[in-house]
Amino acid sequence: LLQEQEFLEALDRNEISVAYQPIADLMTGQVMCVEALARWYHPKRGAISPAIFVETAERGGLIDRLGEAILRRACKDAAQWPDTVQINVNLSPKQLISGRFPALLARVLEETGLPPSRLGIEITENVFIDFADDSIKQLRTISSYGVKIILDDFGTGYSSLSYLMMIEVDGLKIDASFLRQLPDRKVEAIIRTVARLTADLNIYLVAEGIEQPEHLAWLRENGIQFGQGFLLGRPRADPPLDFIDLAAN
Ligand code: G
Ligand code: G
Ligand code: MN
Ligand code: NA
Repeated sequence: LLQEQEFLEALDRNEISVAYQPIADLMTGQVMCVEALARWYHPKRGAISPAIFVETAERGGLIDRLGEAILRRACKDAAQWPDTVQINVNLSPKQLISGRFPALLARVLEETGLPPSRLGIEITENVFIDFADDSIKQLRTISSYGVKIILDDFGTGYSSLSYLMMIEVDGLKIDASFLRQLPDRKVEAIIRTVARLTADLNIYLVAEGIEQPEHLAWLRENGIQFGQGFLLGRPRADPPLDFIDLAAN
């Protein structure tokens, strides 16, 4: 079990870094966005997954500090990139619910000079299970800055569609678990239906977890515009910022 103290020391020693994974147009290969993913390289234990240390940070009341470090790093880096590339940062429900995130966001945007329209905040549907009213209020404030809201892991959590009417959502990321089940008649129907929903709502759809060339081909044949996954690019410190060669697949 990770100790909160150990995590605090890691923050102080700058052992927490950020890796970037491209999200690309599946027709042209153009990189439209990169997702910022927190990384911890522990000097003795090696790589520790954010799935573990985000929870440690939350338990130890350090989620604001972790969130701030990642947000600042990501916005600073993205401010140096071509303005065709957006940056998405993950936000845990606890961070949103704390109520302190909008002020932190405003401060980091000002300090880094990143135009708000180039930043997206990825949240999972589960933020709407508890404290729904608070979450909606915070998300509306974030939207009012011009920052984009993206629903992550769509279709696996609390998939009430009603919040699509309550907040301005800019994009959906359909969870990797769907793609992984291809080929399958039901899964194909679900992905096509979500694609139709996003097109009619005039928001974008990202297919997550593209690993197989057959899955990429299916997505392209079915007109799914954007995708992310190890086949297109793994998270790394220096991601591609122009085009990914999809013909290579
Ligand atoms: O990058 P990886 O697949 O190891 O991430 C595992 C989980 O940790 C994913 O659910 C991802 O969304 C989450 N995660 C990665 N970086 C961050 C971050 O900066 N903040 C939060 N809250 N979660 C993150
Ligand atoms: O929960 P979220 O969707 O933010 O999770 C992002 C995590 O998924 C990242 O930590 C990233 O490392 C991981 N990931 C991204 N693409 C792929 C992929 O193609 N396959 C697998 N197994 N994991 C992926
Ligand atoms: Mn995410
Ligand atoms: Na994701």
